[in-house]
Amino acid sequence: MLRNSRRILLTVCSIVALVFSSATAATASTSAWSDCWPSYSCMWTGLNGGGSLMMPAHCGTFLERDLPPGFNNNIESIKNQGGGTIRLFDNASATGTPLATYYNNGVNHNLTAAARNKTSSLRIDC
Ligand SMILES: [Ca+2]
Repeated sequence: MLRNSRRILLTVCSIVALVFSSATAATASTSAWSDCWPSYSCMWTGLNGGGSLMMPAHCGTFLERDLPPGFNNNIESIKNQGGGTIRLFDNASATGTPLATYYNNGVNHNLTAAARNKTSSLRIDC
């Protein structure tokens, strides 16, 4: 059962990753903290690793236009185990003061109420 679920997730991620040819992220719906792949950073549209999951495939700057559909102003939880430092921004250009910063420690975080559902761009510094 778990093996089948994982295979489905992998398939969904592969398809979506192809759609986002800029290699922004693999995405999947109905997820959990444990769906975050080792060595990836993960962001979810719901609290506690719920909703849709985005896993950026590389370090760098992700502007509003690079986010998968449904993620603009809609990130609520995050887990950083991708090797870099993640900075979330309210604006579309990933500049200025971040809403929040998350270090590479694999900790499950719900965004604070002040930062929740505001991210329009992000930067992963490696
Ligand atoms: Ca915003």
